[in-house]
Amino acid sequence: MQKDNDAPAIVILTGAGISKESGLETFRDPGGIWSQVNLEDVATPEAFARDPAGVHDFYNHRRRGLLDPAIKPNAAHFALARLEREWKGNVLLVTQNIDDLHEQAGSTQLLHMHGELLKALCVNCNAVCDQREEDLSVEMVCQACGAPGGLRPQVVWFGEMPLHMDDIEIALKHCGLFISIGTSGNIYPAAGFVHMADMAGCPRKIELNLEQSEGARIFTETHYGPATEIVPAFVETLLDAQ
Ligand code: BJW
Repeated sequence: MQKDNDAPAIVILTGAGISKESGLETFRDPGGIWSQVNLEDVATPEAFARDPAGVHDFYNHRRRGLLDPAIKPNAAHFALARLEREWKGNVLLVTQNIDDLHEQAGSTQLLHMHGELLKALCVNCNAVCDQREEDLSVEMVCQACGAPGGLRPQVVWFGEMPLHMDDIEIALKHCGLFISIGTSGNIYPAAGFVHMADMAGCPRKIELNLEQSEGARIFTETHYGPATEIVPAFVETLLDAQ
């Protein structure tokens, strides 16, 4: 659909909380992923250099979990896809999540700033390939360059540069509405996006979350509750008012 450049552009940031009601765990909630494993053992380049098989095990387990047919997009994912289709202006969805539930729900203007679990990255040739069918292993051969031993999950670990930062910063500078959904606001640079939007003059900054995030004070409007309830309701109100 042709978009109206006079309508406010929307940037949406999502985090693990939006996928919680689809059956995927968050990181920092009680019982979340970082209470089960030590992040220094699985989510840093140093951990992968030290113990590649152990890091592969962690992500192979999560990849199999994501591919379980019971894991499906929920009402919040579908509401954001509807917002992209029906909002008169541009909508950019920036997700910290490595799952593919936004795509499955129909979102197309989507950037995965922390990478994608269903992809592998070859450190030898930088090719990014689909990784759905098989577990990753230390011995596996890259389909692009044929070299063994260079494949890793295409995810952004601590200390690594998140993806698409140039595009995200441009969108934040020009948005008229910033919406943060299901993120605790602990991890930078994503946690700083609301400040970037604010500094660029974005008048409306909205938090939709189960509870107040770290940076809640800077939002101009907040709604707290489960994403499957508050996101569809908010999208409905936004579309009715345009
Ligand atoms: C619901 C709900 C429901 C629940 N409905 N809501 C000081 C020292 C050392 C490092 C740093 C430092 N200061 C900053 C840094 C950098 C570091 C960082 O931020 N560290 C912090 C610990 C301080 N960041 C980095 O290293 C990043 N890279 C970087 O900064 O590069 C340099 C750079 C410089 C300048 C510009 C740009 C770059 C990389 C960070 C990579 C993060 N990677 C992970 C793992 C990805 C792969 C994987 O999944 O395994 O990404 S960590 C993990 O946290 C994952 C998530 O995407 C990310 C954010 O978590 P999220 O989504 O917020 O989840 P939770 O669990 O924290 O929160 C869930 C929320 O949902 C809660 O609020 C709930 O209430 C809510 N919720 N159920 C609605 N039903």
